[in-house]
Amino acid sequence: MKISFVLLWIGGLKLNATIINVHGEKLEFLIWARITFGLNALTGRKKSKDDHSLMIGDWNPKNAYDFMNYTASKGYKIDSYELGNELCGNGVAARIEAEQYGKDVIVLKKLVQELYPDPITQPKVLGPAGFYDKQWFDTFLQTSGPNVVDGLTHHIYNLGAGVDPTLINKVQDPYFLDQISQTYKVISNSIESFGPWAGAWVGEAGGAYNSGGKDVSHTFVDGFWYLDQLGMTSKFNHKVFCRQSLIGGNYGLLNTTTFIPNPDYYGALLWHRLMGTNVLAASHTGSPYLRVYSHCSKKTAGVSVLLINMSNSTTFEVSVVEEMNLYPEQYKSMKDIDQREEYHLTPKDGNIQSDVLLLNGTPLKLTESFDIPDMNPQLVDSMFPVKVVPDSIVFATLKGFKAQACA
Ligand SMILES: *[C@@H]1O[C@H](CO)[C@@H](O)[C@H](O)[C@H]1NC(C)=O
Ligand SMILES: *[C@@H]1O[C@H](CO)[C@@H](O)[C@H](O)[C@H]1NC(C)=O
Ligand SMILES: *[C@@H]1O[C@H](CO)[C@@H](O)[C@H](O)[C@H]1NC(C)=O
Ligand SMILES: CC(=O)N[C@H]1CO[C@H](CO)[C@@H](O)[C@@H]1O
Repeated sequence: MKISFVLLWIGGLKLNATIINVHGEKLEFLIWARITFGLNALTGRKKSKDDHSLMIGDWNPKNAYDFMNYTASKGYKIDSYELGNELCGNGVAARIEAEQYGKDVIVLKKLVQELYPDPITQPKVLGPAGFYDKQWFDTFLQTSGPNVVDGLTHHIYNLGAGVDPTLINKVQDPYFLDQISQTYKVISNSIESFGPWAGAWVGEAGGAYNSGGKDVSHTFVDGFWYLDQLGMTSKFNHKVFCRQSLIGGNYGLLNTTTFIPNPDYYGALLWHRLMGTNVLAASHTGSPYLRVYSHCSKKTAGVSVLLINMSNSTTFEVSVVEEMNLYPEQYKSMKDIDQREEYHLTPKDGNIQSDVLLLNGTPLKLTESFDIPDMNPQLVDSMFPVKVVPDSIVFATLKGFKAQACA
């Protein structure tokens, strides 16, 4: 057994992570994580004389080249390289014109292709890693051209400032949460028109900015925002959603001091285990405080549904039917198959600002060896509707549900 210390930057926090490698000499920390490196896109540029936030001139890729060459020569598996951070549109501290950025990302793509000639292991190229601006993004895609940008990354902080005392209301307000869907829709349409080779990625999203909200972003109630976002972005054809952050700030998936998973960690894990990549159109006719999403199941036949009840007073009873297949005979035979697997998530003591999540009524706690506990479903007879109590989130897998799109 070999114990090594590695320095990891996670969510802006520097940590001493202990990696124990039981298999031999080589440190294999890249195996359990997908690594994206953000590259400095300001090297070589200078400030414009007329506009001090605008950076002009070509990107100098020398430093990035040396770094990528080193990484490639070590054989490290890198998922992607992203050019710059928050320099698009009006920028945050500085900005670059879309035409210039488009030219620079072509340079990056060429270097990546040269250093990683095998298309199977070739890292993806991402950009521009900033807030969406339709004209800027469209021009960027058109200037960079076919098969250069693999992931069009944009950042989302739709809940506003972390210190906002109304943050807790926003995460439970379906009308508020719906507003951002327009952005996802426009991005998805722009990609279809100007860059069908690229995937839409949320490259960074923490909900509320400036480290998230104290007593909100690391608690149960944040799942109303987070899981809803995963559902919504999937519907608008997004491929990746990067959560700010794994550790750090108020919005860490892991507690900053104890590293114990916060409720959103478990929510993400269930999403990952149950929701497949084929997204179904799901709708219902009830209250807007009930949110529904459905995908083909990830590992089994049938479909998985996510039901989010943001109401603190109403229990919803949900029957799942296929819109295209309402003939009673078929419906009946479909319902006869199997029991349904249900995962009910509620907060400890009914306190939506709790850090402790209950799965089917039992608190999720790390095991004695600090592993993630088993997360077993409750089996329910498919004859009965799914009961979604107030302030709860339910994942359900319906193995016997034969959606044509999942065949
Ligand atoms: C790239 O890396 C290899 C292996 O470390 C090294 O021999 C070579 O000089 C590097 N190329 C450049 C241009 O730095
Ligand atoms: C981390 O856990 C401690 C102890 O349970 C708690 O007081 C604190 O609020 C948590 N912080 C975050 C950011 O999760
Ligand atoms: C339920 O939500 C409403 C509206 O946000 C709020 O006024 C009320 O106090 C809440 N009730 C409980 C029991 O939390
Ligand atoms: C129809 C319904 O369930 N309404 C409730 C939705 O949730 C809000 C906030 O918890 C309540 O105020 C409504 O009464």
